[in-house]
Amino acid sequence: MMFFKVLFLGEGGVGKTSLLKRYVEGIFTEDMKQTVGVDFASCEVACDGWEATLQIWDLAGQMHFRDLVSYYFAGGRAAIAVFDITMLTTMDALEDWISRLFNAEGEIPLVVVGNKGDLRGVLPSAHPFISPEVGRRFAEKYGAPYVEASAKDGSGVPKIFDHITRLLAERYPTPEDSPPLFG
Ligand code: G3D
Ligand code: MG
Repeated sequence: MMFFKVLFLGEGGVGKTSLLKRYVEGIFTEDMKQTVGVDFASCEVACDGWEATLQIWDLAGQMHFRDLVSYYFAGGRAAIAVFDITMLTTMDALEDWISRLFNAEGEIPLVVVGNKGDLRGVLPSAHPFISPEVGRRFAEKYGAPYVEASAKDGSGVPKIFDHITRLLAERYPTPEDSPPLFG
């Protein structure tokens, strides 16, 4: 069985922990506590007969000390880069996260996620939302697929992990192509 470390990236508050919980537990907790340090969850994925275990890492938004970030990034084989579609600053900040990741680990497969899609119907329409078109163009800069999602209503969440699985299956088709766990 192949094993891959997958990283969540993005500013505090964009919904990384909620997306992870929604995916692995199928739940959404309104009062989820902010992650302290690093958490992870493991899951089995499959795609056209290809199977792997993903170990998905989630970090605290305030974790920005250089040494901790390089520990967090080390051996990451794919990343889920998340912004909040209701907050433009979270998309700008993601640029920084991605370039630090690519500097440390090379251009690993990436999926860009615009989270909180459910708020389109809730906040006033005058609110400066990040449109799917702008999200897609942002993701294209990295050759990455873009998914608008909601940890709250669950929309788009399976798609994020389908993309991650497919990208890993393309890069590591057989166990012989499987990378060492770390390094
Ligand atoms: P983080 O792990 O990226 O820091 P969290 O983000 O998962 O802790 O989520 C931060 C806040 O955003 C939480 O609210 C959470 O409930 C909310 N949230 C996460 N995903 C969604 C979503 O898809 N839609 C909506 N409407 N809210 C979401 P609180 O109030 O606990 O700070
Ligand atoms: Mg968190």
